[in-house]
Amino acid sequence: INNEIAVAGAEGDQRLPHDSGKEVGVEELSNVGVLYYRIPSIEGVNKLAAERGYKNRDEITVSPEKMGDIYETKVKSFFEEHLHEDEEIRYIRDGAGYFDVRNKGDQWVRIQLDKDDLIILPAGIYHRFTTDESNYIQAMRLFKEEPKWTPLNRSGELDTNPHRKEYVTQFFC
Ligand code: KMT
Ligand code: NI
Repeated sequence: INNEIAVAGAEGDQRLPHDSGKEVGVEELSNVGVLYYRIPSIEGVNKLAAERGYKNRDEITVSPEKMGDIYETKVKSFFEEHLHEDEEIRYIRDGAGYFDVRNKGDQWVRIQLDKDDLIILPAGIYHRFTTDESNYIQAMRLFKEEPKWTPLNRSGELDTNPHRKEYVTQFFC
């Protein structure tokens, strides 16, 4: 893991590192509800999933080889700023990518994830995802219930969404 506040306004090629040189530690991530673990074996993931009441999972490979023509469209849609009404776990099996999360000052914090990294994003946090310049990541997605998480793109209307309100109350006060 290597988290750095992304360069403000650096919205050129989303797959570039946008490294500001400003480091954000795991503890600072936890202040906005983002939990990071390095878990070298699937048994460790199974244990964590059981503890948190996760019932379902799938695996996704995001690459041009696997996705073909829809790859570019998919990567752009993952990069739309959004939230979910459920907690979201991602476990990186291979390759690498970036999850960007908003900090308390509404700046992007870019979290670089590699093989064996696991991240838990709380319900209601604004975030986005992209592959890096290698254009390849394989990830396990874990779901508490049915794998039907819907991205809700950022908008003022979400200020009154109960999951967003709960997130703001818990972490931005
Ligand atoms: C997300 O939440 O944006 C994703 O699941 C992206 C694909 S998982 C690497
Ligand atoms: Ni998401």
